[in-house]
Amino acid sequence: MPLQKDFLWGGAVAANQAEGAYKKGGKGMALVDILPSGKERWDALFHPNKVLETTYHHYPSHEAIDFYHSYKEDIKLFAEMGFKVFRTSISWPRIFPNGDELEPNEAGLQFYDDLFAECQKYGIEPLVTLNHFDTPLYLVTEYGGWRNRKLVEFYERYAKVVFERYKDKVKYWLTFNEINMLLHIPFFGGGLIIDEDENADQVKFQAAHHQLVASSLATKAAREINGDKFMIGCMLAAGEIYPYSCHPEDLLKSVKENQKQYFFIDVQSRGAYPSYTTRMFRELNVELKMKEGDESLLKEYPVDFISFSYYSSRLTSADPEINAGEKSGNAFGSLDNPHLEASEWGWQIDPVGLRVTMNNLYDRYQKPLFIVENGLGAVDKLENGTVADDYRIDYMRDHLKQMIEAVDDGVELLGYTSWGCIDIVSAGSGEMKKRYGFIYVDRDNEGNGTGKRYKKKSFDWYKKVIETNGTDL
Ligand code: P53
Repeated sequence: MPLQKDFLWGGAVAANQAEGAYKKGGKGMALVDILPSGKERWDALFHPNKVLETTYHHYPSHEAIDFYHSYKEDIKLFAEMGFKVFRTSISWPRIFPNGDELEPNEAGLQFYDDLFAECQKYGIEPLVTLNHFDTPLYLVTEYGGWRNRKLVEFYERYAKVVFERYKDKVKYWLTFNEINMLLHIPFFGGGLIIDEDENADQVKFQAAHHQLVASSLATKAAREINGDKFMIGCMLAAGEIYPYSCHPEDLLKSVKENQKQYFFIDVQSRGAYPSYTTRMFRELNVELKMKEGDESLLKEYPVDFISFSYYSSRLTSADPEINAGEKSGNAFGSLDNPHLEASEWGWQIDPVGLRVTMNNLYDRYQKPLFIVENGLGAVDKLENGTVADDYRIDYMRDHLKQMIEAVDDGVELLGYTSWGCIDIVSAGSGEMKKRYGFIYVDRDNEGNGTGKRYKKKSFDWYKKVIETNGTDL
């Protein structure tokens, strides 16, 4: 079965990984602006208390690929590929430099006005994430990040300002990028610095509650500002967790692990804490503090669609000895699946897993899905002004085939934006070397290079995919 005629093909980036210009136009610091690159970054992400006192030699977000200045030429290239949609995020600290101001920063607002106008010029629909790993740093150091309920109010103010400002330019919004990342990299997702003697689960789930409330408040504001013209989505770092074997205990373990990821979307989409959380919280010693009105708010303002990133499936066992072999190179630990190959960064490649994930998400929520991240991070070699990235084409072709199968299975799908459609800084490693793009950017891990853009082989391939609405892969 072919994809719908108005299927939204495109690509995705995030402000902090693309824009650079980290202090331009009155922008404040984001939490990601104090993170280094390479191995140090991974260490930093899990010891954020050390980061605040450390000076690193390179901060990749400070310049990134300088999209702040090059967006016109970059969007022109996206248009050349035929993009119908472009996903990016608004940098919260460009709009509210510290996060707790009452009035927004006009220069920041103007930047996104211009950026979205540039998309409009080519008929490209922007898909905008409100918070993509870049909570204002000040809210982390002064307020303790999302553990503090005050952030709900600051976020709501921010959401209202941008909804009001861009209501004629942007239709699709995502409230939080990979909201379940809060459990895996709490500093990224929630600006959380957790002491060793604290119950980490307590801190994380309380912060999650604040984000869930904030997400509903944003949806409420969206309805008030633009009625049903806005489409508000949640965003899950997806990827089914498979049982290691057909042992019933393994299957049970995978069910429980999957619930822990779905938890966020269960609340955002169905509008209530699922019944399994009672036991889950009891076993984790979590006691949520809720305010009166929270539950009815969640109920009344669920999301309109379910967006997700998909890179890999995962694998878990109920046997602690077997599970000790889990790899944590990715944010999500996983056992090695003997049936799958892995990328150069050890992410296991599983196109069928995308179809599995889509079926499960659609069965569970019965709301339209949107794939907003998918792609292969790989080392590319620029030769004669291009990159022969057949490995990337293969990865994407295999995934798109399974995506189309899932649509044939009956899944309602709004669109597909491949991750890092132009090379950007990697979120997990801070490297430029881990490239996802159709467009090569001449910049290395240390930030050296001309910044010049080159079309890879995949550029023309994707152009054809879009032109033929996925019938010629
Ligand atoms: P990179 C893992 C680790 C960090 C962020 O990741 C992640 C994931 C995978 O789910 O999430 C998303 O750049 C994220 C993007 C990120 C992309 O995965 O480490 O939303 O910001 O760039 C790919 O290869």
